[in-house]
Amino acid sequence: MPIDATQPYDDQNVFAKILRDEIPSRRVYEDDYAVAFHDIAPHAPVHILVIPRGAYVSWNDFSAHGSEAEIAGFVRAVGHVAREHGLVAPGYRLLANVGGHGGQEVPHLHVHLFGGRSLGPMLA
Ligand code: IU
Repeated sequence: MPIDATQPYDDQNVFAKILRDEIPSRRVYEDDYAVAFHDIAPHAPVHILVIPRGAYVSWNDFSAHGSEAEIAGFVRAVGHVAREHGLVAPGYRLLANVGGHGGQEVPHLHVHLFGGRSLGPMLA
């Protein structure tokens, strides 16, 4: 069920629990600003979610209220994970679903990183 991206941050959401290590995830990267882990239901040979450590529901509040350091750190983390997975030369896809029309289901900002095969035309 897609979320309302204008809702206040819920610190009991599943990615908040992953950040706090209250539930397990297959982490591939972490630093001061971001954590990356394998999606539990992958849609490509590489399907990694990258999330900021900060409490942001979606791209809306992160872009509006994230600090310069958080935004830069998050963007750099996404690029780092792509490089570390050998995706620079073959290419990859980044996707951030936002709110109801975007089909966002987990109310903590996440960027999907897809790769490992030709992904075809952009998703509708
Ligand atoms: P969305 O952008 O909010 O629609 O995507 C949420 C993703 O989170 C989706 O691809 C799920 O498979 C994934 N996910 C996960 O990796 N671990 C979880 O515990 C849950 C969802 I719940």
